[in-house]
Amino acid sequence: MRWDIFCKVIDNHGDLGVCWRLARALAGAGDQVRLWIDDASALAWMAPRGYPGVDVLAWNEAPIAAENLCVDKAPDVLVEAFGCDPAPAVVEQFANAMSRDGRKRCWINLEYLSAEPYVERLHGLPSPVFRGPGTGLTKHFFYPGFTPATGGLLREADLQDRRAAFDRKAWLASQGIDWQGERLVSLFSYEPPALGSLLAQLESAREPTRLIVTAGRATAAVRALCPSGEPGGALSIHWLPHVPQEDFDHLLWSCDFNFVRGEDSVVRALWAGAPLAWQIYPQDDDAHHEKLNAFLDWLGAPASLRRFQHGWNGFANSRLEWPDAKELAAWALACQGALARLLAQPDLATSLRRFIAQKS
Ligand code: TRH
Repeated sequence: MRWDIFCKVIDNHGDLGVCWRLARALAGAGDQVRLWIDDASALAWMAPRGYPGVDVLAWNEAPIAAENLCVDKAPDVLVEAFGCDPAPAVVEQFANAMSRDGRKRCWINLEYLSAEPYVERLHGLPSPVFRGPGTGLTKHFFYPGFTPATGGLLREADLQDRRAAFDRKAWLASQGIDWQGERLVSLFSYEPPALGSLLAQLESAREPTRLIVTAGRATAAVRALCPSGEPGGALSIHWLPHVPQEDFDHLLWSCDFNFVRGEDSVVRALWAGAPLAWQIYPQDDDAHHEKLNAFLDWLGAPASLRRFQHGWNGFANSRLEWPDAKELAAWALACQGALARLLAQPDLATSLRRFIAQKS
C-alpha cells in the first residue's frame, strides 16, 4: 500500500515523533510511505539514519513537484495527523485516483492521545468533507488510546524482545555514564513548577540518585535552578544531548523512574515498565487536568501516585513528595499491570490496517 502522512509541527516534538514512528511501522511491514512535514529539522537527531521505505517530503508554500503528483504515486491511505489539513494538490490526486479506478481508498484523521471516555465514543466515526478538492469524500477519525475500543498505541512487534536483550550498563557506558549502581532517574519535561522541590528532595535523600536530564527544555529548566550544573548531596546530574528515538527508549529502559512529557514519551515510558510521572502538555482552561486524571484512573494509580502527579503538574493544593520504598513498589505494580493490559491489545499500526481493510 502507499501511504501519505501529513504532519504540522505545532511546537515541541510530539507531532513529528508520533508521525515518524507510524511511518516507520508501516514501512517496516513493506509499505511505501511519504511523510509530508512542514519542519523536519528535529529528524536530524530523532531519526538521523532515516528508514527504508519512508520518504520525507517538505510541505511548505512551494508548489508540489509534478513527479510527486503522478498517477502511480497516488496514496491508498491519506493520513492527516491532528487535523492538519493535507496539501490540496495531494487531496486532489487522492480523489482523482479514487474516481478513476473505483477502488476505495481511506482518508484518516489521526487524533491526539487521551484516556478520556470521549475517545471510545468518537473513534472510527466518519466525517464528510465539504470543501476543497476532497468535497464529497469521507474522512474517518482514528483515536489512539489505552483500551480495546480505541485505535491502541504505537508499539513495534519486536519491542519486548529488544528490551529483554538490552544491556543497561553497556548502553550507559556508551553515553559516557559510569554507572555504579546508584538510582537512575530520567527527566524529560517542560518547566515543572515542582522541579526545585524534586531536586531538593533528591539532594537530601539517603539513596544516591543520578538524574539524566534530556536536551532542550528539561535541560534549560534544571540549569535555571542549578546554574553550576552540579547539585549537592545525594544528587548528581548527567546531561544528555538529543538522541535518536531508539536511544530515547534505551534511556527509559535504563532508569528506575522516568519523568516524561507530552504524548509520545508517556507511551514509551509505559513500554519501559518502570514507575513514571507524566508532565502533561498544558492546555487552555486547564483541560489537561481532566486528561491527566483520566490517565491516572486508567492506570489504577495509587493515591500517593495521584498526589505526586498532581504536584508535578502544578495542580492547586498539591505538593510533590518523593515516594518511600513501599509507595514506589505500589507505583511500579500499577505500571506493570498497565503494561500487561496494553500488551494484550493490538498495536496502533495493526488496528489501523484492520480499520482500513474494513472500510475498503
Ligand atoms: O515534545 P513533546 O512535548 O510533544 C508535545 C506533545 O506530544 C503534545 O501532546 C503535543 O500536543 C505537542 O507536542 C504539540 O513530547 P512527546 O510527545 O513525548 O514527544 C517527544 C518526542 O521526542 C518523542 O518521540 C521522543 C523524542 N525524543 C527523542 O527521540 N530524543 C530525545 O533526545 C528527546 C529528548 C526526545
